[in-house]
Amino acid sequence: MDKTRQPSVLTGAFAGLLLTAPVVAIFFLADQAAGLPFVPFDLFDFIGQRVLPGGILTQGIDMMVETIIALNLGETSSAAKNIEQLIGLGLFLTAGAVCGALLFFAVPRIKGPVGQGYNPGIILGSAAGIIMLLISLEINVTATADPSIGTVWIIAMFLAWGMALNWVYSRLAAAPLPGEAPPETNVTVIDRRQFVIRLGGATAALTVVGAGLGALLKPRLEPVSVEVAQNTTLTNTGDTLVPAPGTRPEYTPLDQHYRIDISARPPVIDGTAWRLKVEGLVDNPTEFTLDDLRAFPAIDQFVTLACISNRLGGDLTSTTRWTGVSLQTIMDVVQPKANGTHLRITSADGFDEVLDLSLAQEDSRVMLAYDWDGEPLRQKHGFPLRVYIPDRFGMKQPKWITKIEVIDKWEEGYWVRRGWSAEAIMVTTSVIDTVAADSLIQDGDRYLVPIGGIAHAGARGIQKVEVKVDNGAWVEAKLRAPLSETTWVIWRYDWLFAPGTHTFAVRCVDGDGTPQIETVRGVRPDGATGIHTANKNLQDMQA
Ligand SMILES: Nc1nc2c(c(=O)[nH]1)N[C@H]1C(S)=C(S)[C@@H](COP(=O)(O)O)O[C@H]1N2
Ligand SMILES: [Mo]
Repeated sequence: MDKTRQPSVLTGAFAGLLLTAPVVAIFFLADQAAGLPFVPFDLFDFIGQRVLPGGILTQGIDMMVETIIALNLGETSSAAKNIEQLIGLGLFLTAGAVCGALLFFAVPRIKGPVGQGYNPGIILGSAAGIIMLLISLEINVTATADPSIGTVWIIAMFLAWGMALNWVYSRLAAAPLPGEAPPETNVTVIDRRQFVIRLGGATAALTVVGAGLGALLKPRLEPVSVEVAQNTTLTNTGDTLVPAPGTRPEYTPLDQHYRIDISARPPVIDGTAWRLKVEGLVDNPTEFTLDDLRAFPAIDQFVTLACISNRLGGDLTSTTRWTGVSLQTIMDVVQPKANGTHLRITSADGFDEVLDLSLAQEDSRVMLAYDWDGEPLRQKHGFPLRVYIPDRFGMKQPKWITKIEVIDKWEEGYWVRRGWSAEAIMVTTSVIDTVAADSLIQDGDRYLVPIGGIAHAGARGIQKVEVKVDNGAWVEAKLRAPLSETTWVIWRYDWLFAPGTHTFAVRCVDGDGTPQIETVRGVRPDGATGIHTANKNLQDMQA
């Protein structure tokens, strides 16, 4: 055959892209309608969790967070999740384009066995299908459909995709070039350009319909979160210190709680079928249902959680009320053997962490939490069960836990293996949330500017917060009583107004009397340190 008649590799990439888009849409529809695996995110999660080295992953996340801050894309953790999902889709479409290019490259060069049966699209489709199936079986945590149905589904989808690609190739190879006289025949023949336009139209329509139907079904699986009235009475309502206007809420509304986890979408767990296995070096290995855990005496704690990758002054920290059962209680049931030293905690998404057994036995605050703000944990925050360990960053506190094993040595957990802190002790930090220039307070003939924010030092408490304006002296701020000994503290300082541009700085001392580290240090590996500052231009009162 004449070589110039062969559709080019570039055309192949384009055809791959066109045909992969409806595949994404149909996978999405099946995921929403029937709980089948959404393989585009599986590919993304696989690369992030199994392929990329921790350092590169962290740099990627860092770049993403910088972009979010620079472009002002809103609350960091939800913006990051959206960007991750977009990257996941982009990656899958790119892979589709590469496959298309490969097929169009290979077909004219590889001679198949003589006869009718040879279809390179079937070879490509089954190869892609098998690879994606293995990846999905390994990594997917959101599918609820039976895995055997998922298997047939994935293979069938990729086979259809490969055959469609092959069909497009043969149509293009056979179609007359634009302007070329069609072969003499009485069927209407369309040229290549017309064919590509029709193909584009058909795939676009399929994509829009699939994605649209999927989006309509969405609320069924992920209930739209209604802002429920908070179910919690705060413990410090007697405190008369009013936070400076613009200070973040002392108690974070659930919808605003930051959220960080390793997968493009959080695991879907059926609470009635779920069990917590506690086993390993114990005398009495036990499987607990959610009801079993709820039947134990409940403990209730106000907790400020923070991510170790929260930057100085960042928004990856929130406060709510956690309810659950003390891990002590569970250890009393299972009876660790004398040689047990650590607990390995495993999660449904493949996350894991290791905790000193002695900590779980000595500190009754270490708990398995099933409620937040008096409601069952939301799916993205770890339904049905997560761990709380005071004084540690979020990376030590697995969500969606399924198993606790008593073991006889320390091991690295998920993020520790990727270069993050082994202990992840919460860093002492203080933040300026507001310099409330539009809420001046008149005091005789003077004006005061309310300045405020938070200070937090894990479970160590906050003894003192100080504010400095420009090159002035450090002056002590007022503290509100915290919600608990492990939550952040709201501070406030009313500063004597002076017009002009000023730099405000804050620092604190923890409950043990240790001042916060003033040296600037980035988030990796131990959490960010440094003095948080804010610049503000204050107009002259007379103006
Ligand atoms: N199973 C599981 N648990 C996890 C994570 C995860 O990715 N998977 N992320 C951890 C990290 S890094 C943080 S900061 C906290 C965040 O909890 P949140 O999303 O409920 O705020 O969860 C921790 N527990
Ligand atoms: Mo985190």
